[in-house]
Amino acid sequence: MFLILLSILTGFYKPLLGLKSKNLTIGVLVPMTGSWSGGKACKPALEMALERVNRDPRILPEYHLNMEVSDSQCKPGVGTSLFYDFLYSEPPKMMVLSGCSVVSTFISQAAKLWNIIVLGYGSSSPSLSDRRRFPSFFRTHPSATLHNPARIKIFQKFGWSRIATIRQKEEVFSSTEEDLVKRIKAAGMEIVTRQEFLSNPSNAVANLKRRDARIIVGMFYENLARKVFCEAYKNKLYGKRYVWFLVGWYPDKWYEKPDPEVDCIPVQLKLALEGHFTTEAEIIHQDRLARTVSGMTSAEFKTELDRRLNYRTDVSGYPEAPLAFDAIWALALALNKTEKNLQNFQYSREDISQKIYSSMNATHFLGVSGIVAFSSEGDRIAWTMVEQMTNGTYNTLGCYHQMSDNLSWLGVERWIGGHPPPDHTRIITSPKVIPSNVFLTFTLLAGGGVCFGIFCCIFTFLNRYRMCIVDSQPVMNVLVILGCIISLMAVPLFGLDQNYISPETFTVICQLRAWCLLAGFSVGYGALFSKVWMVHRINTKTKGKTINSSELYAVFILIQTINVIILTSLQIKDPLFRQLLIFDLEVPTNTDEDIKLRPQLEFCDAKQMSIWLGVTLGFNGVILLFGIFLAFETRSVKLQNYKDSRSVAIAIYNIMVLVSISLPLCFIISKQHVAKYAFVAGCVLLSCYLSMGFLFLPKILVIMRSTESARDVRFLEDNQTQDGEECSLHQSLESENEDLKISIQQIENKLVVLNRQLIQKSYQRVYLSVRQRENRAYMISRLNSDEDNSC
Ligand code: ABU
Repeated sequence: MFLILLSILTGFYKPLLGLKSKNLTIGVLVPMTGSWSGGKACKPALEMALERVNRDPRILPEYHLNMEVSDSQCKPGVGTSLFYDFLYSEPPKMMVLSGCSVVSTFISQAAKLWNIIVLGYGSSSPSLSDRRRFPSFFRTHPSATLHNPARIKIFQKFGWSRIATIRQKEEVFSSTEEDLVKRIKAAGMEIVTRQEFLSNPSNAVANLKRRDARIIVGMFYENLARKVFCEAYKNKLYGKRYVWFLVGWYPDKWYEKPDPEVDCIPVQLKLALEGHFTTEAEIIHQDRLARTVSGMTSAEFKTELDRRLNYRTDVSGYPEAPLAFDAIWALALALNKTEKNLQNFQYSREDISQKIYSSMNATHFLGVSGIVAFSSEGDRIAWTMVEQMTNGTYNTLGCYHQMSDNLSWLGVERWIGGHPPPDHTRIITSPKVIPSNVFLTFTLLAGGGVCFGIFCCIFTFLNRYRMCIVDSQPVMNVLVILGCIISLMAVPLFGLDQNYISPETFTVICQLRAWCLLAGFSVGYGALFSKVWMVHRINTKTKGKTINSSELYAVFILIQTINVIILTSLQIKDPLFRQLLIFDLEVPTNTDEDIKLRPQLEFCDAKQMSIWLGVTLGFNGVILLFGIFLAFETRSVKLQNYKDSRSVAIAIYNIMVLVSISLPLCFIISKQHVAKYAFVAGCVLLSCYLSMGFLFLPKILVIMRSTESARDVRFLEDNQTQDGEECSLHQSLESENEDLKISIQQIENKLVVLNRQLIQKSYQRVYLSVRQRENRAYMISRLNSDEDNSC
């Protein structure tokens, strides 16, 4: 009992009694300047740990642990040089502690050759996990790849699948990014762009903007982070549309650090950084009251560290200080396990090195940074903390444990726009449709036209015995109305779009449109054409020849037959179908949401639209032009049975004018759907209204007026009289009239000749009577003279 008590007391007081008399030395590289000057806070933590280890009688009871500290400046060259200084100066270093990844990477590759173990307290580079390259490297700092599963989990949580990365050109970041990209792809997400830069991030940030990156993972040291966010500020790559993910090891208020290389003020950086997320391994043990191997709680550690740092938390390396503290403890415990012959350590002693290595591998203790254990790759296994910067300070959002794939989320995140932003501009389909008021107006006008057509039909029927109806081919006039009604039905069909009908129905409507418009034109214009054709035929017939009135119907039927053949064959061979015209993206003006509109227009198309247009327009264009020619030729002809031929001609002129204006214009404004609809519907309405108006209004007026005065009314007595009979009667009267004219002319000529003869004869008679009188006078005078002589 006494012996046990003595041994305990001796153990406890050994250091006080100067019993830790043998010295062991470790080399420590601390980056006090450079891209990560974490030594500023880590060095006091290392010193704290060393003091405690040296004071602790249980740890290396015979040995006093010393450390040789050098500033690596976080530069590989400087770090390597200092490492060799350690190696070539006495005493031999039991281990080397290293901060920055860039330094650790260099020295750890050589360390194995010297049988020396390197322990990283501030090295996050994933490549350091490569046991073949770095066989004697351990670290208390978790690998940066630890962040990546947490990042993926957060992307999935908020439905982000388009991720962009931007990183500094350093192995520590490239290996982290490669791991992230692999995980992103494995999770079925998309990498929008991967940007890298050496020291000037302006182009890389501008590229992020150009590629419309929204969810951006940034990997760079603190000094370059200020530059990146200055560029982000300039490029407006911040705010409610963007979410940045950064590493979580920058100290508090890092963006306020004066930096002559950054031409942004802290307020601007703060604005650009607002709302960004960080991920970092849990670096301080969350149970603040739990006693760690050092005998300190994490809270006590923090208090002591703060005291040593004069209560400044914005010191580089402040978050990693617990790792530095635990690194000393990890090496002390490992050396403690290997206690034998440590003082004999030389770089040539592979056996001692191997023992230290095995002890390091078996490390497992509760440190101020949490459980310290090394995986087979020499990595720490830890929780990942997720934080967000709100109003310039970091707030914890949750933590993630990779092993259990468990994300504990507090749900206290803040979004500038009030909700998580989408990972890309949402493209909303915006169908280009005919406004309802326009559609309704034209449909009502078409309805009005149909009503007027029906009225004209009834009017024609009721007044079928009146001369002005009978004398104007009423059947053809009714066919004109029928054509107009069919054409007018196409007006609402042209306005039906995705507002009212499904895409499948649209295809049917396309075909109906074509049939309505062409059938309407064919029937309506066919009737007008037949009439003008007949007028021309009668007017130009050779004398003595009669024109059969059935020719009128033959012409009409021929036009219909040709059009039906054309339409049916096109319908069978190449039916019209629905096609979509996609326009350029538009920014909506009525919302500041991150959306863009993709206008799309439905239209009717055929596989060979040129054939459709060529055939239909070709034939109907020819009869339209021919109709114009005939109308012009017969402009002053008035025939008994075609009294309204002038109205027919005017209707044909109108149709011609409207068709020749509307057709090319429709092609020109084909993408302006409303204008095109208004134009097509307007032309159909105008041509129908005008054709019906010109044909029927004069008749209506005449009949109305004649009904009032009862003067012009001429009823046909025989309602059986046929149009054909009328026509032939008229023709025979005409030829009789011609013959009579000729007879009159002949008689007149005869009269002239007779008159002339008469005048000659009367002259002769006058001459003879004068001569007679003269002779008589002479005879009398002779007789008188003879009597005188005899007397
Ligand atoms: N947490 C600091 C990491 C620094 C580095 O890996 O270089």
